Amino acid sequence: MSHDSAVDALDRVDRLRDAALQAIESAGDTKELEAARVRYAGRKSELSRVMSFMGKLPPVERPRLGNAVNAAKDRIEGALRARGEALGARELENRLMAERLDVTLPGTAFPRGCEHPLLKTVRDILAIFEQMGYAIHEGPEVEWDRYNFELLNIPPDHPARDMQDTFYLTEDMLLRTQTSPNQLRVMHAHPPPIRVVVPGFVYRNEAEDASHGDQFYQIEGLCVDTDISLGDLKGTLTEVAHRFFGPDRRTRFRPSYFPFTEPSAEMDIECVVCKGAGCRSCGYEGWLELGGSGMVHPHVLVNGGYDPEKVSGFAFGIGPDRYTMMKYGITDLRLFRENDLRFLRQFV
Ligand code: 2U9
Repeated sequence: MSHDSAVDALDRVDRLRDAALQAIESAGDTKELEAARVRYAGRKSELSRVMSFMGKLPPVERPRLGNAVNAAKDRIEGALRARGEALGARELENRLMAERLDVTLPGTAFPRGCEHPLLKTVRDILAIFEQMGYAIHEGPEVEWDRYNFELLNIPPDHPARDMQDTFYLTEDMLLRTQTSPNQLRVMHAHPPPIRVVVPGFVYRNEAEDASHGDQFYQIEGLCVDTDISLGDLKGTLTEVAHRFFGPDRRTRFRPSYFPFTEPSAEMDIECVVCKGAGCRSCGYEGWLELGGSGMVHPHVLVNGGYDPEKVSGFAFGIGPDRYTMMKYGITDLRLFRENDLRFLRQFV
């Protein structure tokens, strides 16, 4: 190998170095940079091949070529590192911009509903009875006259029928005016003892006002066993009222009349607003009417298939509309049915 070959080799090294530096500088991303690295600084690169000339050079020329190649490699590697860092930083920046997740942005709000206040009362009352060992039973809203009236000791000519102006569908079929027919069904299906509450809508042909509607909710209940007394009735209903309204509210029982119970009683609770002193919301009575109750009439026990000589029982009717109004201080029943969100949102 001649001196010229050595000069050629050195020239090549310069050209390869310049080409490499040029390729590195113009690499637009890390992939292109990697291609430049393989081409100019890899094990099979031209620069590495120049080294294989070494053996063919006279020994005096070798160090010069070796030094030139090493210097070129150093420059190339330095340039690769610098460009690699610059491109890496740029790509990271781009990724961060593209994939940016701002966890402090407010999320998408989905409007959340809540229980209707009347439904909440129904559930609360039913839960109280369940805690006291009562089963819940539901039945049809379209009833036989026989179940709604006759078996409950209200024959066709009974004046109590006038008090419940009724929606008749046929001569003997109607929209139930009370849930009582279903207590009879429970009696027909189960021998005593029974403890059952029957919730549901009932219908009466009423002119609508702030405290009356033609459709309202009722929870009726029935407890029949041996030796059930008026004391059991009073204790049970007082306990329910205290659990629902709070233990400090006083209650009282007044004599009343229902065809299906004898004796019968109305239960009152101390007015929330005036605590018994008398105010506008209780009609200056100091008391609010909660519902009716009584010892099941022997005729009704017989109609249910029970023996009044062996068992006795008490029954009651609760109007959850009234309970809700009294608990939350609502003065107009119609609010329950108007779906006015300004009213309903107060119960969220
Ligand atoms: C059977 C035997 C007896 C159910 C009863 C009441 C008294 C009562 C009212 C409360 C407010 C109706 O919703 S309201 O207007 N109900 O006062 N209900 S005793 O007596 C029964 C039921 C079924 C077999």
